[in-house]
Amino acid sequence: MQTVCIIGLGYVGLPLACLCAKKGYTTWGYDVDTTKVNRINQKKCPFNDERLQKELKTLAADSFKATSDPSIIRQCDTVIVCVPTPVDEKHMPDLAYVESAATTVAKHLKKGALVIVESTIYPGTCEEIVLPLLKKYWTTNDFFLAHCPERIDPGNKQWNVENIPRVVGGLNAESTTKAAAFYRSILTSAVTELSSIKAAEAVKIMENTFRDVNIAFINEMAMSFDKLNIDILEVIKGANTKPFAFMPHYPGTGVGGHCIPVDPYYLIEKAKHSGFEHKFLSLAREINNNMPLYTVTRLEEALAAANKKVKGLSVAVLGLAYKANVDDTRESPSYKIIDILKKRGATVLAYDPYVPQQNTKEKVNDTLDNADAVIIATDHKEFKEMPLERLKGKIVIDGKNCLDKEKVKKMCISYRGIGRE
Ligand code: SAJ
Repeated sequence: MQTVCIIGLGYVGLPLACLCAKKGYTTWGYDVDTTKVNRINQKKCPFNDERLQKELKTLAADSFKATSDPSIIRQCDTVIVCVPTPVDEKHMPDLAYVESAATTVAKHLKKGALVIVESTIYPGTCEEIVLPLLKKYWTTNDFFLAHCPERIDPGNKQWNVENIPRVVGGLNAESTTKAAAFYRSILTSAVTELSSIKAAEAVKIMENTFRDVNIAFINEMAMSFDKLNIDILEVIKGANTKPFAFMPHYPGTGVGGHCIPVDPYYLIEKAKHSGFEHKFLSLAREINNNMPLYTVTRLEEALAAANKKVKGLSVAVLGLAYKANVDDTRESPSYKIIDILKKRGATVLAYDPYVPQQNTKEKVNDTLDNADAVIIATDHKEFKEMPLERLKGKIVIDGKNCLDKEKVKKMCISYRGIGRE
């Protein structure tokens, strides 16, 4: 199994390709985006990831190459699909990338190859969508098929593609065994073999819906505690002294990223077709989707106390990325906050050090100098360490509860967080 092809060179596929090359596989990366392919072949990481940029630069020239020519798949013993699985504006799963990738793989597959899907999909996708596309050209004796859900956590300094434990499940026992052997050849972490491909698909969906409902839970507690004037961070800290059965999550402006706000809809939709309604998962999605509006409501509460309104106000929104210290803005709640502010007649000044091309003003100082109010929407290090003097005289909504509340209030700055005041 010496030659590998990774289909899709994004946040999931590119780190995996570099790892396979580092571990001695002749590795091809296939992507339909020729600009991305050219940049990668010039050893330039197409997105902001310092670790990956270093990896790309240190790879031996002949160990990894990117291409937009699908015929390369014919040379590969192992083909891994790492394409996006988004939802559309109605939160409906969009498997078009998976279907397109599976068709490309089927047309160019090498007989006897191992096909693995890493993209996050609902239970049943491999057998109901991918397999029929492969069987248009092959019989199930001609290839092996498995699912190994991706577990990349962008920006995480501790956990990376090489040391995160993985689970695999195959169409049949031999597919599971082959897929497990492949991952054991590149990972330093444990690889758990499951009884079926569907079980593997269900693992990722479960782990991410688990996170979404826990975030919704703490967001609801925060909204309740705002009415009770209880500081939720203090209560979480207290609850977390319990050495078992409590797992802290933190309230905020909502849930962004390419996983957590998306994956639950894949299960909700699939379950509907199998006759089950996920009321709890749907409610959690509703609560989290409402947090951008709640954040603006916190601003309106603060303004009301000062007999002011959002209309005509200049509001600085600090942070466009969906989480701290990354440049990824996918599904970021910040854009929903900006949209609501604009609809209410505010002038919005956006600033994110990781997304400079979208900044209203080049510098954070200029942004703040022109703002009556400030919403911290992403807890970037720069904002957490910002000199509080810059916020004097402004109304501050700390959407990520990332400032030192006592210090802010000592400076007579109007402050509200999410679940704290
Ligand atoms: N968020 C909260 N409160 C929390 C945790 C997160 O509001 O307590 C928000 C974040 O601000 C962000 C969104 O939720 O907008 C998602 O945050 P995340 O930390 O889950 O970040 P992701 O999307 O990068 O999630 C990845 C996922 N990894 C994979 O899908 C392979 C997820 O499964 C991991 O649990 C997560 O990293 C992690 O634990 O860091």
